[in-house]
Order: sequence, then structure tokens, then C-alpha cells
Amino acid sequence: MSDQIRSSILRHLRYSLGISESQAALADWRTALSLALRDLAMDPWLEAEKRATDEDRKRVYYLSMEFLTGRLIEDAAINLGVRTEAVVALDSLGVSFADLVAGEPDPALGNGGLGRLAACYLESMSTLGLPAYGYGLRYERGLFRQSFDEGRQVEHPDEWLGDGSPWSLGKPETTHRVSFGGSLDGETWNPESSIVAGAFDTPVAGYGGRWVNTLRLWAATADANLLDLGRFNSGDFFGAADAETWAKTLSRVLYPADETDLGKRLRLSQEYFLTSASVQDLLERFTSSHTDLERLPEFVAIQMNDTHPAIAGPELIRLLIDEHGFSFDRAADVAVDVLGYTNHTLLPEALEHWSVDLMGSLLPRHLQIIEKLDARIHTTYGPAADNVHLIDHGQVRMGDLAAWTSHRVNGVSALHSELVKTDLFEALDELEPGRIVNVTNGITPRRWLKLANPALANLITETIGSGWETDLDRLRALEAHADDPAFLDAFGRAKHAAKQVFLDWARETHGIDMPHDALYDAQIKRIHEYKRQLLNILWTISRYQQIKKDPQGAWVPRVKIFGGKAAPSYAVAKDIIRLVNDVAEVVNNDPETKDLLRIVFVPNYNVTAAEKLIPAADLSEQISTAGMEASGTGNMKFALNGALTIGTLDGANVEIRDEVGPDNFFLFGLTTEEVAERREQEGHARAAIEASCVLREVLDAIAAGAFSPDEPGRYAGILDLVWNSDWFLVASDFDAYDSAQQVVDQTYREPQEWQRKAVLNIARMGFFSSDRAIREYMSEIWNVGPTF
Ligand code: B1N
Repeated sequence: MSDQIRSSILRHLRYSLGISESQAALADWRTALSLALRDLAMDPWLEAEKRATDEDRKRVYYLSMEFLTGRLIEDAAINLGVRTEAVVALDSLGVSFADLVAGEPDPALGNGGLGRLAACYLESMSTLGLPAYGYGLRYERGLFRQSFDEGRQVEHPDEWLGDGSPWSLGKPETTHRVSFGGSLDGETWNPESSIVAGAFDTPVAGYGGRWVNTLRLWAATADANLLDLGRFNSGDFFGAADAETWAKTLSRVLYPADETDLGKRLRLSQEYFLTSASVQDLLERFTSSHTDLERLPEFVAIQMNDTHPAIAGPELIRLLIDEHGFSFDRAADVAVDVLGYTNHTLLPEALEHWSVDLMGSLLPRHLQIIEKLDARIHTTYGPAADNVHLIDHGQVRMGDLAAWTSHRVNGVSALHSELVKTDLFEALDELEPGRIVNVTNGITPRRWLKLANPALANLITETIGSGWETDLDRLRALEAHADDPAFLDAFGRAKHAAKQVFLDWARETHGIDMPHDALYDAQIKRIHEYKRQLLNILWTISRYQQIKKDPQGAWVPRVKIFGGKAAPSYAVAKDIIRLVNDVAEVVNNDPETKDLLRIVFVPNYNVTAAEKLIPAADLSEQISTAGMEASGTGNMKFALNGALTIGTLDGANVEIRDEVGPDNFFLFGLTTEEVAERREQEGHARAAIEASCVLREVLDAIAAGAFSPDEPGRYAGILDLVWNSDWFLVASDFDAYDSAQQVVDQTYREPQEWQRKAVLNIARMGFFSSDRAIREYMSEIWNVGPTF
């Protein structure tokens, strides 16, 4: 096989790229290898499509504004079963696989967990042999690249595409026209303009290479009709291109904010562009082999990843009525049977709504359909639905729209799904019991263990054999080794090796150095007040102060690792980043503490950074205010790689703790109910600070400018929040967090005890495989069976 790959690489280098071996640069070898791997995916890819069609299989369409795939080469090589062969083939050509992969762009077509979840799910659908398409947008620019300037976040454009990606196959014959604006004549829509969506397909190979699904990303294409030739010929060259410029803007940039309501015309246009192109595409596929659209729900399931594609309901209804002659009621029934909606957050600021004026001007026909859907709910349920409003105070509410046009609504962890029932869609849960269900998130063990952590993956395979890659419950067999000193030693060596990989990467990529022999304590995720990076850095300051008071004390050396981006417009989050960097500057340069405490803020956190960092971590920080983190998935990745969690009872932490056992999890903090009560107490922040000498001292040091001597008032804003409002209960949870951190230290002082707990964590993580999650979607939501 390695010979075959070798000749394929050489053939592509010469005949696809037109470059001779002696002139090839690393980037050329990278493209040639990508093309060679793509060739290997091609037969199973075409075969999967053919089989799904021949066998008339039900297909799943996963609509998402974000797909955070990470690098593609190594993942493809592993899933196609040729990683070793690819390494050998390149070696024989004098090229290092590692170097080649190290320069591969990481397509950042997502903000965080929601986008990464979509990528894990597509990979699992392929591994399970489920016919599926991921539909998204081909942003020219993904999430910004982050650097720091004097501690402040600086955003740079992300040019992931370069001259094109070998993994992205343009399908010029697959286009759909998406219309906007105009007016209504009764129920007839006369749009004002339209934009053409063109398909770009990426193969998503399942593990074992038996099934390959498609990630289809839409790009706004140049459309000859858009250039105003009249204006061009009269000399107005720029004005002539206005419409074309607007069209291309649609797939130009990913919105860099997560969990905030953007309320921008461009954002709604992007969402409709994705949704309309995708729904047209899947209907075209269906009608090419079926005549009876009433039967759509037998053959098609559409999953809406959050509310971003929530216009799918009205769009499907519109197409069924306006193009296929359905009555409104039949169209609505079919749509509900086809659609599912996953809710990813309860944060009120993240629940999208659009003004009736905007919706009416951009999508007048859809607004009309939404009004009819609203009326239908009230005629169906009568006064019991009095509190349900798809349109309220002049706003179209996309969460309610998505929920009421879906046959299943799901939350992403057990706790979150209960809150979806009680706090978000109470009436729906009462009127249609059973419609709101839970599917706890999962992660793919292929990328997050086999690819990211070869040392641990190899140890696992040597110990319990292979098979865990597609049946993660098999990890349970490791429990039998949790008391075996030889195995624990080997686990220690694997962790050591992973730390070395991370150290080398951090040095080479970012010029960061840190001690090897220390407790690696990591919090990596978007910067958000509810995720409470602030709690973490305040505690870190307290640790610094304690060491200063007792420099000879028996401190466990720690490296506090932070990673994450703040939305460019989120001022508080940006202040928190700056505070972490300012504190790092002081602590890391203090000779008395620098061997005992180090703070590392890894810039530009992304999927690639996560793959390096997670295997190296000993401690995973999952410290959100209870009730606010819908699930988390980083928490699963850490535990699967043998980090212990310090965390609150929030999101999937609850289930992780249940699975790994309370003794193997450092729990602290208020519960969801206690959070609600505490927020009601007048002056809770001040009271908590005054009860905690440790916290008080930390806040005083910040206020005195200990970390910003050139500008002592720099953090007045943050301090004011903590002292006077503290919605996220940083002060209330501080002492409990501090106590839990003391237990962490005590445990870490007993290496075998720590390792035993870490191994038990790994052994009990089977539940969190995305294969399990996808199987639940298949049986509870999509009503489909697997291929194999
Ligand atoms: O989705 C993840 C969860 O594990 C996280 O807990 C949750 O915070 C995350 C608007 C979002 N919720 N909402 C978003 C992303 C982009 C955007 O424009 C909201 N992301 C989450 C996977 O379930």
C-alpha cells in the first residue's frame, strides 16, 4: 500500500500540479498527498452515494452555520487506514509527514463547541454508515486569528483557503438560486433579487473507510446577471458591481460572535442562503427518484443545528406550497415530520429574533407563512397556547419557530434538556409531551484520542486490544489495570510524552517555554463571563500571593494554561484576556515563584491547539456558573485523555461525574437552584467578598495596580462587576473553588493515586462517544437504521 501511495503522490505532483520532484516545496508535497488520499476516498464515496440511492435509504441532512473540521490530512489517513503507509511513502521521498501536517491550514469555519460538534457528528455518521450530508457555508474567511499586543487580543483575518483546498471539490453543475426581497401579490412572491449558491464538496470518511459522506458547503457565486452592464458601459465601473459585491459578501465571513444575538441583515441573509440552497438541494435529490412528496418524512430527516437555520420550516413549507401545489396544512405537517431542532444554549442573548420589518423586507413570503403557523398553533391548542408567540413585540422569535416546526426538540445534556423543558419551551412540553428530548453530546474518539494522543492510544491498544475506536465502551476493560503499578507507570510515560509534544509545539509555534514537571492545569474555550475564566485567574493570583508569603512551602508546581478567543465586540471578555496576560507578566517574571507557578496563555486557540494541549493536561477546568453551560465537549475530551476535572454541576459535567464516579472528580460550587436563589439575595457579591479574606486580598491587589502598575485603574470595570453585581457568582463560588483546588494538590502529591483516578476516568468515558450520540439521534429523532 505504501508503494501505491508513493506513486500516487508522485503522479499528482507531476500531472495534477505540474511540478517535478526536485522542485517540489513542502506545500506541493502536501497537496500531492491530499490528492492521493482523496483518490482513496473517492470509490467508497461514490459507492456510498450509489448505495443510498439504489437502496432508497433515508438520508439525514445536518444544517449548520458552522463546521469546525480541524485539519483534514491525518484524519483522512487514519480513517482510511493508511496513516502508517502514508508516513512510509513520504519517508521514502525524503519528506516528513509530521512537517507536512504541521503546515496544513486548520479551517476555522466555526466559533467553538457548536461547530466542532457538527464535525464530530458528521464523522460518526460516516463511521456508522448512515447516509448523510452536512450542509454549511464556505466562508472565505473563518474565525479570526488571535495574537496579543501588550496583553490585548488582536484579530487578524484567517486566510485558510489560499488558492483553494485540495479537499474542497467545486461542483459547478450543482447550483441553486436563492431569492430575496421584493413584494407579495396575495401568496405569490415576486422577489427583487437572487443569488446563486454553488456547491463545494468535502469527503468525510468514516473509520475503516467503508462509508464516506459529504460535507457540502455553499459559496455565493459570481452571476453574470449581477453585473449591471448598463452602468458598466456608462463608465460606472464600481456601481455596476454593487449587486455582485453584495452577493459575494454572503459567504465572505463567519460571524465571530457566539452566544449573542447579532441582529444583522447580513447574518439573516447568510442563514437563509444556507437554508434555502440546502432545502432546494435535498428536494431535488428526493424528486429525482420519487414522485410523492407526501412521503418525504420516510426518506428525509433535516436537523437544525441551533436556530441559525430555523427558517428551514417556512422555506420547506413555501417550496411545497408554491412549487409543488401542497395545501398549507399538509405542507406544515410534512415539514414538522421532517425537521428536528437542537438547542445549544439558554442564554437569552443568544436566542435569535428578527424584527418583523426586516423579515418582511428580506423574506416577505416567509413572514406570511410564520404568521399562518402562529395562527395554526392557536387554533390547534386554544387557550392552552395563549403564551406561545412566534411573533412578539414586533420580533420573529426563531427559537419558538424552530421548536414548533419540529417533531423533536433536543437539548445537549441531561441537565440542559430539563431546563429547555422548564425554562424555555414550557408550553410545548406541556402540549406535546415527549417532543422535547435529550441527546447528550459526544466526541469522536478517532480525532480526540487516536489522532491527538498516539502515546495513550497505543498504550490502550497494547493493553486491551483494538476495537475501542468504534466501540468506546470497551475502554471499561482498563478498569482492571487501574491498580497495576506497571500500567500506571506506562500511563505516566504516555502523559509525559504528550507533554513533550505540547512543549515542542508551544515553543516552535509561539515561542512559549514552560517547565515539564508540573501539574498542567488547563482552561480552553471561548472567553465568556459565564465560563468564568475570571474565577480561574483570581484564584491563580491567590496562589501567587500564598507562595509569596511562604516561598519554601511544599507547593505543587503548576502551569496554568489558558486558551480561547473573545468575540471582537465583547469588551468584558477582552478585559479578562488582558488581565490573564498582565498577571502572567508579573508571575512568570518573579524569580521567587516562577518554578512553582507559571501562567501560559496560548494564543489563537483552535482545533489544532486543542489536539496538542488536551493530551498534555492533568487538570481540566470546567467551572461555569451552574445552569449556564449547555453541555461542554472539551470536558469530555480532557477526561478521555486522562485529565481529572475540577468542575461545577453544569452541563455534561453532571453526567461525566456520574460515569467516572464522584471520587474521581473535583466538584465544587453552587447548584443551578442555588444559583437562582443567590441571585435573588441583595448584596450577595459584597457579602461573599467580605467573607473571604483570600478573595479580598486578590481584588485589593488588582485594584492597587499590582498587575498593571502603569495604569492602576485598568481593571476598575471588572472589579466593579465582581463587587457590585456578579451575575456569574464568581465571588460566591470562590472559596469552594479554592478548597477544591487544595484537594487537587493533595491528590497530585500521590502520583499513583492521581494516575489511578485518571485511568478510571478514561475507562469510564465510553458513553461520551459521538457514535453513541448519533445512534440516539437515529432512533429517537431521525428514525433511521445503520448500513452495517
Ligand atoms: O454548543 C456546544 C455546547 O457544548 C456548549 O455548552 C454551548 O455553549 C455551545 C450562537 C452558539 N451554544 N450556543 C452556541 C454558537 C454560535 C452562535 O452564533 C450560539 N454554541 C453553544 C455544543 O452543543
